[in-house]
Amino acid sequence: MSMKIGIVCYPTFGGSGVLATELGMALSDKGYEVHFITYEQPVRLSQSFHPNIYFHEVKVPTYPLFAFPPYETALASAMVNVINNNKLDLLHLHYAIPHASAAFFARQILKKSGADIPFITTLHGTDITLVGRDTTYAPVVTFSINESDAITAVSENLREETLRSFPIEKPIHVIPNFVDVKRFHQTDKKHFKQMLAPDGERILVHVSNFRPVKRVEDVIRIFDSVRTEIPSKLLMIGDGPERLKVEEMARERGIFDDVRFLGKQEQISEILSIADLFLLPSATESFGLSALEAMACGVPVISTNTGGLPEINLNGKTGYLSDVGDVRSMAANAISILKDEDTLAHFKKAALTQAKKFEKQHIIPLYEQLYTDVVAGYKR
Ligand code: GMT
Repeated sequence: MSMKIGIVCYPTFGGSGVLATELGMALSDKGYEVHFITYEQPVRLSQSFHPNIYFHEVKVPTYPLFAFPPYETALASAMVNVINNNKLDLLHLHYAIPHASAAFFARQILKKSGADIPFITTLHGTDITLVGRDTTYAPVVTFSINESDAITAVSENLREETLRSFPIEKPIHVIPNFVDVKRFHQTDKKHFKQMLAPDGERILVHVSNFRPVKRVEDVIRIFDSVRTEIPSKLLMIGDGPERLKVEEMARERGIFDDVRFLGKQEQISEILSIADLFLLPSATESFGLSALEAMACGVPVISTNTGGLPEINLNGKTGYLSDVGDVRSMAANAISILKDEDTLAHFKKAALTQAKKFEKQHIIPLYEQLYTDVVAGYKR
């Protein structure tokens, strides 16, 4: 059954917004009508036109009284309007805060006119592991997750973590993140490689939103050790609060010429096509979508062993996992992968094989089945 789905997400480069956008695009390719409701056009949506996709911008007018413009109120109102005007069948919320509570509010309003619809909440990570469990938010987060008609988590670890941290009264379905291997695959970009690493240096890549949880300083430390043994370059992709600090750190260490801070980039797969190794030393990572996208481009991963990362990165096969902060081990592992062509080729192949297990055509049907079950079981 083809449905009309409302997708609510953050429109940014962050993984939850990326995943939600990729899901919307995949659903539209399968004939679903998809309505994105968020405050800006989602980044990945701007890259191509999809006739079945609609974008509804949530506007939050300012007012002298508002020290904090009430986004949640504007979002709930937008949900009501979009659901009414487009006769949606279902809302799918990505990242609980504040999307799940706004959806609950919208549904209460819609119930008055008999036009309410079910909503599904997908938990992505820090909505549970960092922000959500903060007492400032926890009562609302717990309530609105429990009011969801279905709950999904992007990894087994996140499911367990959620059950440990919140009194959840419903099953949590694990639907792992996915990758579109038609877009994320290695392409011939030798000319880029030649420009960035003219003497055949290895290329290491880090992609993130440079928040403290990503431990970008560890990326610099790891690279600093690796380059003493193996001629290499580091590409830092993304932007965020830690960027200036690590740029300064690279300067202080005298390695700035070997590190390029490229900022936010949309064509990540082109950059990953020339990469030899992906670094993800996060303090916590419920899944690590950026690592999966790297693996789909045949790039092995050096990561921490936190959260859901061991479900994606297989120690000694697709890369290595170390304790959070164990820079020495991460650097040693990186060197062991990069030291000779055969070892590197072996890890690259295994990374690609593993990524294929998370291809979108394996995962999208899980969401479709859930949508069908939730809509069929929903009592107005
Ligand atoms: O939870 C966050 O930090 C935000 C979120 C995002 O929007 O970037 O990232 C999370 O969701 C991604 C998509 O499911 C996961 O791949 C990331 O591992 C997860 N981030 C963390 O757990 C830190």
